Amino acid sequence: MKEINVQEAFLEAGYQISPEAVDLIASHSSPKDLVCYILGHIDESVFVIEIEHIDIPSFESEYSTGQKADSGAASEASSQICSPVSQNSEATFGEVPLEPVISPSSDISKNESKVTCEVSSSTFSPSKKYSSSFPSGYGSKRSSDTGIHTNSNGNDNVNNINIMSDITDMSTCVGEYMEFVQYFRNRYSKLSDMIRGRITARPIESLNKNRKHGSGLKRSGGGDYSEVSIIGMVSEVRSTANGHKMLQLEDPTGSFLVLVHQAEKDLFEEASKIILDEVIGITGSLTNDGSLIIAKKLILPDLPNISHRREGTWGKAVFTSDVHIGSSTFLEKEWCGFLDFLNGKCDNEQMRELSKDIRFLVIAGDLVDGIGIFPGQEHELDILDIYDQYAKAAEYFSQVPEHIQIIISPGNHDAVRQAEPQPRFPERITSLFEDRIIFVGNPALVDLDGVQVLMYHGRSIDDLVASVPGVSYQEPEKAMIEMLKRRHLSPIYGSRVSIAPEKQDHFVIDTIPDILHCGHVHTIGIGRYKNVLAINSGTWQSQTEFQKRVNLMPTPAQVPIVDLSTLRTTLLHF
Ligand code: D5M
Ligand code: FE
Ligand code: ZN
Repeated sequence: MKEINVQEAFLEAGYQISPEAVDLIASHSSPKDLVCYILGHIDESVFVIEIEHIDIPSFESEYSTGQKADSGAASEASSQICSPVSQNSEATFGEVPLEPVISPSSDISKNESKVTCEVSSSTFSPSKKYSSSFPSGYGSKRSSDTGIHTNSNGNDNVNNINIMSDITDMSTCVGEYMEFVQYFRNRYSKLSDMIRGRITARPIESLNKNRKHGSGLKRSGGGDYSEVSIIGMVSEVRSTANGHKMLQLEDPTGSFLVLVHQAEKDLFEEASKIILDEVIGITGSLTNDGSLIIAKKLILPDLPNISHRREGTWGKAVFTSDVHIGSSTFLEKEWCGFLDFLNGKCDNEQMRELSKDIRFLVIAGDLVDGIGIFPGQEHELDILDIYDQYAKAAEYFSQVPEHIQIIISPGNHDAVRQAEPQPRFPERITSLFEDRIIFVGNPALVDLDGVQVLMYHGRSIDDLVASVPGVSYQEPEKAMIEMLKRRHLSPIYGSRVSIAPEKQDHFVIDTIPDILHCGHVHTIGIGRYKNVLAINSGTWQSQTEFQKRVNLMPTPAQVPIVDLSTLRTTLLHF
């Protein structure tokens, strides 16, 4: 077993591992069994596997007896854990009948635009006016039943935060097959409901029955065929020999083929963006033998065209991510300049005024660089111990003024399980920080005094860049707009994102947020889709060795600041 596989096996299971521990396992004669043994015996409170967690004598004695007996609770447990969640199952429904729902259809037209934001080359753009006085709406609060947090000065009229959705303490899955079936049924049910209001879809089973009996779908007068609509999860996308697109859609009653003709230019272009495991609606006509639908219209869950825009609130929120504290490419000087700005310590008067308005600092993952995230990472670290990395982070955040409420969610470099949705940091880490900081999971929907922000680290952007034409690392907001159109944060299953099969699909965008905030790809992107502001908040890490190799050019030390009453965005450079 190679070093990288040892590391990957632990990452998949939700643990980080020190390079010394990787070496120790890799040098053993049965590394694979040793990995399973460790995973089967590790205490749940451990987040980073160190040498002291590897009990080779016990493994060797148990392994030799285990091989003879080939049974026992420990080996059962480890065999379960040794099948990482991302590989346990294919997207599938199992057998559950689906009731067709009949409802009127309507069009969704595209409404996508790039937000204009003021960008200044070194500091703040003087064209924008800022006010440090608070509007009269100050203090009027949305009613909230759970998860209310207020800042530590005890004034509950200031900086109310309501955590509306977060996996923390709610995870139930262990990665069994039936959990995947349930997970995909839940995804299908939620997303198909969004489409059902716009087309009259029938269960796929009814099309297959008609095909068998060769009747039922022909119109009485003439050779034309009825228009049919189905809603399904995309289980296959391929190009035919003639250059058309062939899709396979699956609903809980069966699966069906759909052909998108390349002569239908607009439709074909839409179809070229279809990705595996997303849920779409198709309207089209059946071929003579009833085996195929020729698509005429493609319907995504999408955001409604007219949605009520919430009123907003006073003040500003700062969005950032991918700080990567501990990395040797962490831009400490620029980061400290940012902390100075938050403290109103800067030469530019407008910047000073602006900083007075800031109420929230939102961080969407990769707070630290972590350890054992990729092979050879130890050569790119300034702080080699993960807890020391978090202690350093805590020190930085203690410098943020108390009137700014800080909210932090994890990313793939942080010390929580790698499978998403990720819970908030464990107590051992949160206890390093001041009590006033709010830790949430990934993704999480938080209400910042009436402005709803959906935070998601954004690992799925890697998948979207690879799969959707026109989406690139240089414009991450386009990937985020694709998420909004699909009403799903991580549609493709089984690629970069390891999805834990929770009962509910936490990636479905149920509640339409005011702001979708991601990070991960280390490039700034700001866009708007319908009423939603999409922000990718870049990084505080300069180009890494890996990024050099793949020509990924980060845009570090830039910070989007959003006016919470208008959602206008300003980009600051540090
Ligand atoms: O990810 C930062 C960006 O770099 C993100 O787009 C993934 C990409 N990246 C970084 N390291 C790797 C490796 N080893 N394989 C593939 N892609 C990678 P971050 O989460 O900050 O590392
Ligand atoms: Fe990152
Ligand atoms: Zn990341």
